[in-house]
Formats: sequence, C-alpha cells, structure tokens
Amino acid sequence: MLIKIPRGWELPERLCISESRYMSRRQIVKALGFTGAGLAAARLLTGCFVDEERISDPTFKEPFEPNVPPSIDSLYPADPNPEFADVPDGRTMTPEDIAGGYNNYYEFGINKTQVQFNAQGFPTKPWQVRVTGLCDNPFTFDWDDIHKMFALEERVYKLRCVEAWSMVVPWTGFPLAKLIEKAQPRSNARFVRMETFHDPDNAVGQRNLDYPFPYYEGLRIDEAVNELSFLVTGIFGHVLPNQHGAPLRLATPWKYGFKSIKGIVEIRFVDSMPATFWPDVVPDRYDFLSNVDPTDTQVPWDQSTERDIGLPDGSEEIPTKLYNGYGNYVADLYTSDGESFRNDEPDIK
Ligand SMILES: Nc1nc2c(c(=O)[nH]1)N[C@H]1C(S)=C(S)[C@@H](COP(=O)(O)O)O[C@H]1N2
Ligand SMILES: [Mo]
Repeated sequence: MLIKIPRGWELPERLCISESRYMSRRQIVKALGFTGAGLAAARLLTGCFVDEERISDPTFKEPFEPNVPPSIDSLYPADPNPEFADVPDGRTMTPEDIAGGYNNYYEFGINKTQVQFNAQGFPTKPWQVRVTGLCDNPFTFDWDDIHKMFALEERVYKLRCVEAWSMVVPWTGFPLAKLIEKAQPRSNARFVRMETFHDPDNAVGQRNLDYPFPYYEGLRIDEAVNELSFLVTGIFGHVLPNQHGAPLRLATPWKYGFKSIKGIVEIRFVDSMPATFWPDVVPDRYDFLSNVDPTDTQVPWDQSTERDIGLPDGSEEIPTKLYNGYGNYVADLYTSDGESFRNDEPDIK
C-alpha cells in the first residue's frame, strides 16, 4: 500500500521534496539550461510527499526484546557506570515509549513516529560487524559477540538532535575505545569510519533513492577513543529495539544525534577525513565534527534552545549547552589546530 507520509524534519521548510533530489534535479536543470521558472515547475510536478510503503500494522508494537536467548538476556540490565549513573543537569529521564516512538532512522522512513513500526521485524540476526582498515588486528564479530565480547555497562546520556529536540536515556554498551584497543590501529589511522547495513528489501526507507544509503559516519581517532564514545547494545536495561539502531549503534553525546550512527556493520580505520552522510546530503549546512553548539547558525533550527521530548508540550525551552554539557570530557579535543572541518573536502568516500 502506498500512503502519504509527512515530510521529515531534516527537510528544509522551503522544499516539498528532499534536498538531495532537489540538488540533483537542480544540477540536471542547470545542465539542460532551464531557467528558475522551469525548476519551479519541475518541483511542483513532483508533489509534496515521498512515496513510502508502509510495511507493517501501526497498531502492533514489537516487544522490546524479540528473540533474545537467555544467555544474552541475562547480561541485562548491566551495572551502571557510576560516572554516568545519574540523570545530568537537572533533566528528567525520557519515558521509554516516548524515546522509542520518536526516532530518526531514515532507513525506515522519514516520519519519526512511523519508524518504530517500519522497523518491526527487521532481521538483526545473523549480524556481522567488520573491524577493518589500518589496524594490526582486523576482526569480525557477530550478534552474540556484540553483547558478550566486552563487559557491558549502563550509562545515562543526553541525546541532542540538530532539529533542536533532546532526550535522556540509559544506554547499555561498551566504550568504543575497548574495541579500538583490540583492533590495534596503526599510527596512520587518524579517523574511524562507520557504515550502516544496506538491505532495501527489509528497510523500506532505503528504497528512497533521495539518500545515499548505506548511511556512513566518522570520528577523529582522538574523539573515538574519548571516554564518552560508547557503542550501544541496549537501552532501558534490555537489548536494543530496532528503532534505536539494533543490534549496534554509537552514542557520542557531545555531538548532534546524526553522528550516533545506527545499525553498524563496519568500523574502518582510515588515514584521512571520511565523507559523512548528512554533510553529503546537504552540503554547507553540516560539518564533520558537528559538536552541539548553541551559537551555530548554519542549520535551519535555532540552536540556542532545545525541546525535551519527554516533557509535556508547551514546557519551557531548555538552553542548549556547548558540547551538550559534556565539555569537561571533550573540550580539550578542540583547543588545538583542526577544530573545524567545515570547509575541508573529505578524502574518503
Ligand atoms: N543509520 C542511521 N543512523 C542514525 C540516523 C539515521 O537516519 N540512520 N539518524 C540519526 C539521528 S538524526 C538521530 S537524532 C539519532 C536518533 O536516535 P534515536 O532514534 O535512538 O533517538 O540517530 C542517528 N543515527
Ligand atoms: Mo538528529
């Protein structure tokens, strides 16, 4: 069944269609020598919705722990890491159904409330993650290893989306630094590139050719080994449900949410700055670092405040903090040269 789906928040007000399609159409129109009027007409013809098939029944809610064997289930809930055990900054924990009912995961469509349904039944088993590139100990690990390879811990983190909404949730997982230590990166490994699965048969949003799937992200290696960088296997004391990026996603709480890549299948050590998904989709708006910054004016959403999705509508706007309030962990990373990659061209696609 084809239905009309509202525009995603990541799309700018002025467009009814996604910018990447707009960009490529603009390039085509330019190449054909059409005028602005021709472009406007082309845009009108496209209509104001994206065709997306709804693949599941929205009245059915997937249980949060589908098919988890007892040997893995028993690892949850993991012990809280005392450093991140409390809800920070006088915030409140976001209720689980709200966090799990409002998701950015374009692989499952651009409508945040629909993602949980479109992601139902997505096969996360078997799953393989490749750790590869410039390292002495490349390895792959599977669904069981994701949960068993390193000691799991729980951390309450804030997540701040560039769309100026935020939430506070308890993730379960392990430090990215542990995985990096095991991989033994070489001295020329200056960045870590991560990639999401590609499975358009099972991920309806990946049939939307406006976006350059599979999703890809990256960190500087010093960011990746920072204490805060966390590979996430669970939430609210159980295995991660699909809409949050099962079976493995990243949490980098001082950066905008889109850096926290979901559905990871590859972690690759590279020697120069990798291209990343959103800066490729909307050039000049997002940069490689994308640290939370209340003074940022390159994005269409006012970054000075944010809305906590767990609080009732109309509640007070919360002032946004530089580095999302995690400056004591990460500010040192950005005091030397190379702070902004805004105008840098990625070397690796
Ligand atoms: N693969 C993939 N990862 C992704 C996204 C996506 O569309 N695809 N969206 C990002 C964005 S914009 C945000 S805000 C967070 C949302 O995470 P949550 O749904 O668990 O709150 O996931 C990020 N990771
Ligand atoms: Mo986001």
